Amino acid sequence: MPGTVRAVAHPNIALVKYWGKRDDELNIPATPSLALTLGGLRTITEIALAEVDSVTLDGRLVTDAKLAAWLARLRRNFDIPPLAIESASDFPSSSGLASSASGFAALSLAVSAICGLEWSTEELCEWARRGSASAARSVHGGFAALEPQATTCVASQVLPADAWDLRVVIAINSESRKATSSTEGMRISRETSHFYDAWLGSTHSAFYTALGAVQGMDFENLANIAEASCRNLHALMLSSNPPLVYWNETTLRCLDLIARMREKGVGVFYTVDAGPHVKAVCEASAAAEVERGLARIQGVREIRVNEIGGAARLV
Ligand code: 2P0
Repeated sequence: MPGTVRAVAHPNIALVKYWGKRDDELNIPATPSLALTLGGLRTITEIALAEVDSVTLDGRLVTDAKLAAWLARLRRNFDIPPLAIESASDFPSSSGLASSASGFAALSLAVSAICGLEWSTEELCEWARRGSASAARSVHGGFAALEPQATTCVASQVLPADAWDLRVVIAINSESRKATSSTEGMRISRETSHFYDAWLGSTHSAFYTALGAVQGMDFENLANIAEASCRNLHALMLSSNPPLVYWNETTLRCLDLIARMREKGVGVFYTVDAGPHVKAVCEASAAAEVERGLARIQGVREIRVNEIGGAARLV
C-alpha cells in the first residue's frame, strides 16, 4: 500500500436535476439525472496512512458526519486502516456549487488507491454515490447520466469532455453557506410538497429528451429542457414546508439577463441548484459576451468560466 495518494475531481451541475431519494440508506435517487462537469473548479483530496482517523476540509480539522458515516459503512465491507484525509476545493463549499460531488468522487478514488481496493469505475461510482449521489457523475467527467435501477443506481458517460465545445459561466452571488443541506431539503420536499409526485412524473421524459439532445449536440432543445428542469426543481422547493428558498435577488437579475440574451439569439441558457449562484451554459463563441453581461449585474461577486471537465483521476 502506498503511504500517500492524491486525487482530483471536478464538481458537476445537473441539467436534468435530481431531488428526492428512493432509498435513503443506499442513497439511491428517485429519478434519473443528467449533468455536465465543471472543468474550472476542482477538489483535491490527499490521504495518508495514519495512527488515527482525521479529516481536514479546506484547511480546518473537522468532524464531518456524512464522511464519518461513509467511512463506517466502508469499514463494514473492507479492511480499512486509520486514514488522515485532507480535502480542499478552489471554490466555496456548501453553497450550491456541488463540492460534495467533487469531494466524494476524489475521496472514493483516493481511498481505493491507498487501500489497494482496485475498484472498477462501477465500484467507484457506487461508493461515491453512497457519499453523495451527484458524486457518481463526477467520477466520469464530460456529460454524465445517473439512472436509478432496482437495487442500485448506475452512472455512465454520455459524451466525453472534448466532444462539445461549451462553456459554463458561473455568477457567484453570495459567500453564505446554504441554510438547508440538499439531503435534508430532499427529505422535506418528499414529505411535504404536494408537487412531489408531479416532479417524479415529469423527470423521466425530461431525462430521455435531454439524453437525446446531448447525444445529438442539439443546444436549443437541451436549453429548453434544462431551464424547465431548473424551474420545476425550484417550484418544488418553494412548495415544500418549510419552503426551501435558495435564490436571492441577484439570482433573479442574472436569470432575467440570460433570458433576454437568449431572446436576442445568443446561445446561452441558465440553471440554478441548491444555492443562489447562476450557471450560464453557453456556446464557446458566446462565453465572453455572457461573462461581460453577468459581471455587470448588481450583486455578482465573482465570475468563473469553465470548460467541460474530465473524469476524477489520481495526480
Ligand atoms: C443535482 N442537486 O442533480 C441536484 C440539483 C442539487 C440540486 O444533487 O443527499 O449533494 O448527498 O445525495 O448529491 C445535490 O445533492 O445530495 C444535488 P445527497 P447531493 O445535482
